Amino acid sequence: MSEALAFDTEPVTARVIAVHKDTAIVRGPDGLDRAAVVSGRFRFDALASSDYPAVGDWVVLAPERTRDVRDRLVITAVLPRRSAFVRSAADASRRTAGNLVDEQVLAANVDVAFLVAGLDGDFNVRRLERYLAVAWSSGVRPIIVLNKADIALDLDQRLLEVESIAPAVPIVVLSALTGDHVADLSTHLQPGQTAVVLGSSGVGKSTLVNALLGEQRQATAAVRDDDSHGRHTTTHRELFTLPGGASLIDTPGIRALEIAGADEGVRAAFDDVADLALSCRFSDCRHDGEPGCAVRTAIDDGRLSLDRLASHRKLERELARAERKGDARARVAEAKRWKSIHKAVARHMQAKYGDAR
Ligand SMILES: Nc1nc2c(ncn2[C@@H]2O[C@H](COP(=O)(O)OP(=O)(O)OP(=O)(O)O)[C@@H](O)[C@H]2O)c(=O)[nH]1
Ligand SMILES: [Mg+2]
Ligand SMILES: [Zn+2]
Repeated sequence: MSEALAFDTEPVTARVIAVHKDTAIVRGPDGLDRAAVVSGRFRFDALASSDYPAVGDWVVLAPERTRDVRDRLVITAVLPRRSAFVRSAADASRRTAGNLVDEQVLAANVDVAFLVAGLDGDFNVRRLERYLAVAWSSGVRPIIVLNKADIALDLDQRLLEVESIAPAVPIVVLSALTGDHVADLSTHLQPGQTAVVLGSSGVGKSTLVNALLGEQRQATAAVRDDDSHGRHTTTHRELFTLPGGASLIDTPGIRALEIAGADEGVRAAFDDVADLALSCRFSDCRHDGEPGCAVRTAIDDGRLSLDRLASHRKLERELARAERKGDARARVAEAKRWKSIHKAVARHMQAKYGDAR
């Protein structure tokens, strides 16, 4: 990391490649990486945690004179995001101080999401459905990456399963470890574009990042023998520049991907179910044994799996629950806000007129 401030007068734009607590590591136009913090003004103006710089953000960087001996670099603005992979609610509780909304931007300005699943003992299509829903609602193009082809169990069966939950999504089967078919990803990631690699721990995200970089930059670790679960080896998100000029963001394995707020995405991820439901006799059909139910007919013919219908319902219920919770939270925040306004007004009146009002 360079100590010198190469750009001491003009503010420049830089890209956030990592965030550690309050410090962002930014890559400037000179290709050098430097540490920066948000300016006091920025902090004052921020309304939500998602306003703060996230990996992949383009930011305005300016030198700031402090009373200390050393000047520092501050981020004065985050440029509007073209897209953002956002995780909401429960486990995004990093910055919930005050009334900041607890929504976490996993990666910003991302064109493509590589949704990685391992073809070993940890394979799970229901998990992929979740990732797809979040990708669709984030405005990020999903690509399903089925990794560990070299040790795949029931490859044909699993491919069919994945195709059935994501009819329009490209699927790439590869081995990050042997390098087999890794090059196929380049057709989905053009120079200048940014991809984020997502998936649960142990699916081989960092191994894939290393394969695409052509060098061992990220640590990897063997999965557990009994269930093929990973060991949460990667602990922070980081952006890497690939030899071809594209960028790739490695992320820690996500334990449970919340879909709160991803209503649009869930709709998109299950558009096959919605299409079928259009042909049900009743427009409010619950596909629960009503006559003329096209969804049940599709299940009977094997065009739709019962598990997929169940999964759709589960995600819809989750969305509804999150919405109720969000409403309650918003009410509490609003009540708090008014309480502090009333207090401030009371203080002001007291100061101005004393008790003799
Ligand atoms: N056989 C085989 N093993 C692989 C492949 N890709 C990754 N692995 C192994 O899977 C284990 C986990 O890989 P990582 O790259 O650390 O997984 P990760 O997704 O980054 O995991 P977290 O950082 O914990 O989220 C390592 O032992 C890798 O060598 C593959 O294509 N084939
Ligand atoms: Mg990793
Ligand atoms: Zn129906």
